[in-house]
Amino acid sequence: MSVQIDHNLEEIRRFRPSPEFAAQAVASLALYDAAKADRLGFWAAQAKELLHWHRPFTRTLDWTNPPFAKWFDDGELNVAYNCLDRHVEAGNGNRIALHWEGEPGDSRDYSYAELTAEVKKAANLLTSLGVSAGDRVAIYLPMIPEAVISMLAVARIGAVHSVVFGGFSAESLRTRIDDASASIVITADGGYRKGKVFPLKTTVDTALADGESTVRNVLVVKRGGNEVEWTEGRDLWWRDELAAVDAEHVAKGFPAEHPLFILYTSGTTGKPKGILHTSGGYLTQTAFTHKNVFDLHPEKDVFWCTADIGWITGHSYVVYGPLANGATQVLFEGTPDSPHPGRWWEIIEKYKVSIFYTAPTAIRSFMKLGRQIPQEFNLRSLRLLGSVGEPINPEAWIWYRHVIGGGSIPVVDTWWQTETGAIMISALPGITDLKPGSAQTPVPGIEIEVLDDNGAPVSEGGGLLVVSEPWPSMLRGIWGDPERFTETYWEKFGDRYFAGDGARIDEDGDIWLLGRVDDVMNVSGHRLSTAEIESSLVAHPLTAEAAVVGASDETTGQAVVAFVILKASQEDAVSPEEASVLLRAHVARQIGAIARPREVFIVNELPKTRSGKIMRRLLRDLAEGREIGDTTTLSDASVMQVISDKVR
Ligand code: 6R9
Repeated sequence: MSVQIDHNLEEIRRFRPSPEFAAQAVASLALYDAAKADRLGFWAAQAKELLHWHRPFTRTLDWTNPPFAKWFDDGELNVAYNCLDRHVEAGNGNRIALHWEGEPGDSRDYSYAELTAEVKKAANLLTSLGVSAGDRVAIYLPMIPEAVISMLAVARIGAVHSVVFGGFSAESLRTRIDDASASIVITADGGYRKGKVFPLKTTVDTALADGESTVRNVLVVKRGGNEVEWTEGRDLWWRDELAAVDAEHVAKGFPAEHPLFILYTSGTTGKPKGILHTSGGYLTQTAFTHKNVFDLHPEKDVFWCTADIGWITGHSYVVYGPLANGATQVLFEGTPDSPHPGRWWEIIEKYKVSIFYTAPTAIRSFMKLGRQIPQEFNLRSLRLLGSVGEPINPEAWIWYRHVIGGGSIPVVDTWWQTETGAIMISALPGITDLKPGSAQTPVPGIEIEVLDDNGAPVSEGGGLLVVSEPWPSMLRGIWGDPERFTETYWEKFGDRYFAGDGARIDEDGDIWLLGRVDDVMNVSGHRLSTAEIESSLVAHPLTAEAAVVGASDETTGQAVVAFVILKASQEDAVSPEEASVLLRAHVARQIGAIARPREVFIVNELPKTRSGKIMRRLLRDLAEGREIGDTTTLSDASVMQVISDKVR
């Protein structure tokens, strides 16, 4: 097992909740007691308390055919109704659902009543375009209100969305459209990024250019104002179409296990996995965790999760959790540092954000810039901070609490995955004594174990993180590939879920995450697979062979570092420097800018075992500037010397 992220094992600081915070805390110790006494009864009670059921369920969990779970499966609900109409019907129609802030500084507020009205029209529009329950709709949008509106409109009619991050390339988009056989794509002309408009519609055109696709229509939101080409009959302007449809739409109930969305994520092989989530269980756990982990008081809090809706964090904690709970939140189109490095803090000040949820990579890049930037803004509205995406090192945790949080407010480190759908491990603010660097405790109703390779519990030292009982928001499968689902997550430990993360449990029972144990990298909290980037590199005409590793990086957690052997025929055509530039650009174009290698080293050989496996461990040592580890299993031990002479 390779544990890539060093933790400060000496970390011993503890932070007690303040009495003031504890006195008003939403969560309570009673939640743990209730879940312990009757786990299924606990989740059934949460599902009833937090959601509106069109038809009440009588069965909580069906686990007769593991790993295929069914939660609340004889019940019916409408996910969008739960996120919208019921808040309006309860008299909260005027509450702000979204404070949207565009990158150029334009802004728009949507009340729950307004958001509901928009989603009703969009639902009618999709229906008029022939979308019915179960059909797939691809969404390729910037962080604009229409992104949230589209997702909810799809959900409202029982269709299935597949949101593709706006930074992904035409090729990545096409693969995802094809895999899910999407019939509609919702996009924008362009979006804003660092003061410029980046095209989205053009990328969709490129994606759909080659060969027949399943896409009938492309709906285009006007945002960037950039010029677009138009395919008559296929392309439609979002606003014109919406103006022509009925404003009323009655949400009907769908079975709890009706599919809600597919979201693609990287696995150990090259092909991204379409993670499938369904309705009732997913919404129960996202609402439960959003309420209790973030101590939500919906009538007064302003919540801001900085994740893009293209990632699971955006699905669960920008769209479904907060809206199911009737929260007021900020939705931001831009980046943290444009047009100035205090942009996020300015937004917190402007909207009086009280709960803030972001990733360690962002915190570390702010640390580098220094505390004087956030100190120019009034951040006193903040009362709770959250972290997600990768382990947060204690130094970053302390900086976050002090410089952003003013020194006394809780910081919750939340561990979960695309596959788990919602938060699984986190402190509960006001209840738990906080430990910087540790994600700490499974949330009530979740069972976590740390096991060795043979499935025996590990009491000290590191092991593999396993979820030992099914949970409401668990993935229900990999789209179109039930075998891969079983193989990836369930083969190793029987009917316990193997997460792919290393972890250790300390003497208090707190969990410390140690990073991935497979060939998945974590760059700025985003998952990338070594295999996917290697196959992109090998697809370039210059490349003979390629190996990719995730090397630790001060800001992004890990960075992509590639080692490439050029084809003999190409060696004289380009210099190594030119090849490296070309290949970095090639990966960015093929997969997306986030996958662009930090470095591409042109080498003559790669370290291989006698059975021909590339020893990435040694390449990682090299990329991280460490002493090269044990090379005795190499077929040719001198190879590493040759490579390291090239690199250093
Ligand atoms: C929500 C999300 C999942 C992987 C996961 C783990 C890492 C996420 C973490 C964390 C340590 C945390 N991860 N949160 N590691 N502490 N608080 O990030 O989903 O994009 O699927 O990534 O991210 O390695 O396995 P996803």
